[in-house]
Amino acid sequence: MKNYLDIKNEVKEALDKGKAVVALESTIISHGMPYPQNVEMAKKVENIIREEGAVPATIAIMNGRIKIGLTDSDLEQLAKEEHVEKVSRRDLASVITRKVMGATTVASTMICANMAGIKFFVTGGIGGVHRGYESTLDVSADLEELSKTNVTVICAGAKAILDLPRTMEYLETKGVPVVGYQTKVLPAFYTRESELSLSLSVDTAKELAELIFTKDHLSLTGGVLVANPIPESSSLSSSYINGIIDLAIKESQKDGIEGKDVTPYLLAKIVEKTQGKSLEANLALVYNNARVGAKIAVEYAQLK
Ligand code: PSU
Ligand code: MN
Repeated sequence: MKNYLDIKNEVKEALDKGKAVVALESTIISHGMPYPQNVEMAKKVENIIREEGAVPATIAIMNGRIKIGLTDSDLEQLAKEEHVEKVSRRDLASVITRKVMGATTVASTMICANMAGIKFFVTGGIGGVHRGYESTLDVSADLEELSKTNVTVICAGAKAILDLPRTMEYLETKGVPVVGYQTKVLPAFYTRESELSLSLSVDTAKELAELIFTKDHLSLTGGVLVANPIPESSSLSSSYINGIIDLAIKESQKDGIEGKDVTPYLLAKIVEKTQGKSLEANLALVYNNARVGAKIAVEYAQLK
């Protein structure tokens, strides 16, 4: 396995010393946001993680290697390049073998982080059960990965492009703890609240670190999903954003979008239709998640 991993020195040193390391995905850069906001986001997130005392490790596939920790020029390339493949679990071996550039989703970032020994991963939103699942069977591989790979994912809940109640049912069935960070309801990405209550909630990063520590020591496999609401000042009105999401979904159906193109298509449509308002909210919540994720990783490192 080590044969395929290129771990940046800074990350390797931190891992060897048992210091806090936080992984970041790259599909959010290549397929989740437009250029140049995507690369600004990628750099700023890394800075926030450093400010909190952890080491960032953005993950991507380049030249047949799994890169754990990217340079600024790698980030720039990923953000600009037209032909970056979106890599989920299914695509990982193929993209490595063909030596093409690949951006990792939540699922494949979890896999690669776990290979490198990284336990924490910050992103914006996860994939889930899509609306209309009854006829399409469209469920993101992110959910299955959360059920089996030992990485904690810090997100702002899931977007209403998904069927949130069914996404939560799926996670419950698969035994994934979904923990609200200072909230008792599932945040819905652009908004701080949804109608779905959470059975687990913590007030501090330390409490979360302790929960993860216990889970690890029980040898329970699978991830933990931390749901951290978007800051109040950046949240959008739910009726406004849900109206836009409904329109975007209708257009995706009219355009016959399927498979791995669905999520990137919807994300781009939402940015377009909100004239960038959704993008600003998206940036704010990712920064907020980076701060919280790094705090949890730092607390966890102190427990060991
Ligand atoms: N949701 C977002 N932004 C994103 C994604 C999801 O708000 O960038 C990306 C993540 O990489 C996630 C992936 O893992 O989309 C899910 O894609 P799919 O639904 O095809 O599994
Ligand atoms: Mn899908």
